[in-house]
Amino acid sequence: MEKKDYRPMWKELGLNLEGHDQLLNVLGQAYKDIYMKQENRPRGMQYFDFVISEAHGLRIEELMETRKKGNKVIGTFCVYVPEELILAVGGTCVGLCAGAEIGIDEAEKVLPRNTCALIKSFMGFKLAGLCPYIQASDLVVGETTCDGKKKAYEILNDYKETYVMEIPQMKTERDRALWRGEIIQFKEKVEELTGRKITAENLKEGIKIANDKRRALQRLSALRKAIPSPISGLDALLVNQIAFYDDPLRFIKAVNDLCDELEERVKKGIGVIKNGTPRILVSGSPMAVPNWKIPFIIETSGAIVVAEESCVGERSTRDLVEESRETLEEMIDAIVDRYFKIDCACFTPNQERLDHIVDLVKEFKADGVIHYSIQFCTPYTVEAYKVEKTLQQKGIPMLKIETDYGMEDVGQLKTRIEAFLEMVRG
Ligand code: BJ8
Repeated sequence: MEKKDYRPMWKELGLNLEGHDQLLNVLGQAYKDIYMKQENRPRGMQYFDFVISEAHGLRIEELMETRKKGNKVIGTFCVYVPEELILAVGGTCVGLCAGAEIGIDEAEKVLPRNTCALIKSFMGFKLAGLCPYIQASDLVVGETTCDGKKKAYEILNDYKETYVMEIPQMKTERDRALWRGEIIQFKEKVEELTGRKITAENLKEGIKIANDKRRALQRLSALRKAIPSPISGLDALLVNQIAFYDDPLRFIKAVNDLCDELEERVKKGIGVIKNGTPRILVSGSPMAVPNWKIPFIIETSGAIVVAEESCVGERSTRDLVEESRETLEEMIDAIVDRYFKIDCACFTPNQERLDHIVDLVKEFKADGVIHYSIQFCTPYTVEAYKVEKTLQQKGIPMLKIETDYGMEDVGQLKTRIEAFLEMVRG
C-alpha cells in the first residue's frame, strides 16, 4: 500500500519539513536495525510496528480530527498528570517527544549544555519544529518534579502555553493536601479549556479507561515473569512507550491480543531466548520513545530485560485508581491517592522505590539490576547510591550507568555491560 502524503498536514502544523524528513529517515532506519532484526517476535507486535510507522502520520491526523470535533489534546511529559480528568471530558492525553538527540543546537541556545538529555530533547524538538504532538496540542502540562524541568517549562511557555502542576517533594499529610489542591486546580483548568464539566459519571468512565490501560500493561508485565520470557525487553518497552500516545481503547485491545498470544507461548514453553539467559531488571530514569539504547545493548550482549522499574514501565502501571467510589469528591480522592504513590526520585525520602526494586528482582527472578540514569539527572544519579547500597545488602548484583541519548559511548557501555553479564553468569 502506498504511504499517504502527510506533508500538507505537517506544513499546516508549522513543522520544519526538511528537518522532519531527515528525522523520519533516521528513526525509520534505527527502528529497522533495532526492532526488525530481532528473532522470534510475537505476531502481535505487528500492530505496534504499524503504530510506530504512523506515529507522525495517522495518529496526528486522528488528533487533528478529534480537535475538529471540539475535543482537546493535552501534551504531557510526566506520569503525574492525571489522565483520568482529561479522558472524562473527551480529551486526549499524549506524551510529547523527548527521547531523541534532536535540535540540540537550538536547545543549547536557551538551556545550559549540562542539562539532562530528556529536557534538552523536548526543548530541541519544539524549537527545531520537529514534534507534531506539541504542535497538535491545545495545552502542554508540566510539573515541578526536578529543577531542570520546572525551570525549562518557564522557557517552553514562551513558545507554547505550558500549565505547571506543583508536585510535592515529600509524602506527609501536608504534602497530600497540597497535591489534592493541585488536582482540583487542574480539574478546573481542564474544565475551562474544554468548556465541559467533569462529573461523577464522566470521571468514572475516565478512571475505567486509564485503569484498563494499566491492567493490560500489568498483564503484559506479568507474562514476562515466565522462564523463558515470551517477549523481548525491547518489544515490551515499545508497548509501554506507545501507551503514552496511542488511542487508549485501540491500544488496550492490541495489548490484550498480544497477551493472549504470549499466554499460548508460555503454556508451550516458547520464549524469545533460551533458558539460562541472564534476566535483567532495568531501573531508573524513564526511556521515552525512541530511546532504546540501553535495552538494545543488553539484549545484543546475551541477556534479556524482564522488567523496567521506570515511569515507562512498572512505576506508571503498578497502581490503579480505586474504582468503587461513587461521588465526584470520592473519585478525586482516589485519584489523589493513586498518584501520590508514585515513587519518583524527586521525592525525599524515597524508601518505597528501594523496596520496590528489591521486590521486582524477586518477582521477576532477575539475576541483576542495571541502574540507568540520564546524565545530569540529579534525582536518579544521586539516588543510585542508595539503590546500590540496598541491593548490595541483599547480595543482588548491580551495574550503575549514566549516559545521554548520543551514540558515542555505545562501545564503552557494551564492554561494561558484557563484563557485568559475565559476572552475573558466575
Ligand atoms: S515521575 S521520573 S516522568 S519526573 S531524567 S527530566 S527527573 S533530570 S523524567 Fe520523570 Fe515524572 Fe519523575 Fe517519572 Fe528531571 Fe531526571 Fe531529566 Fe527526568
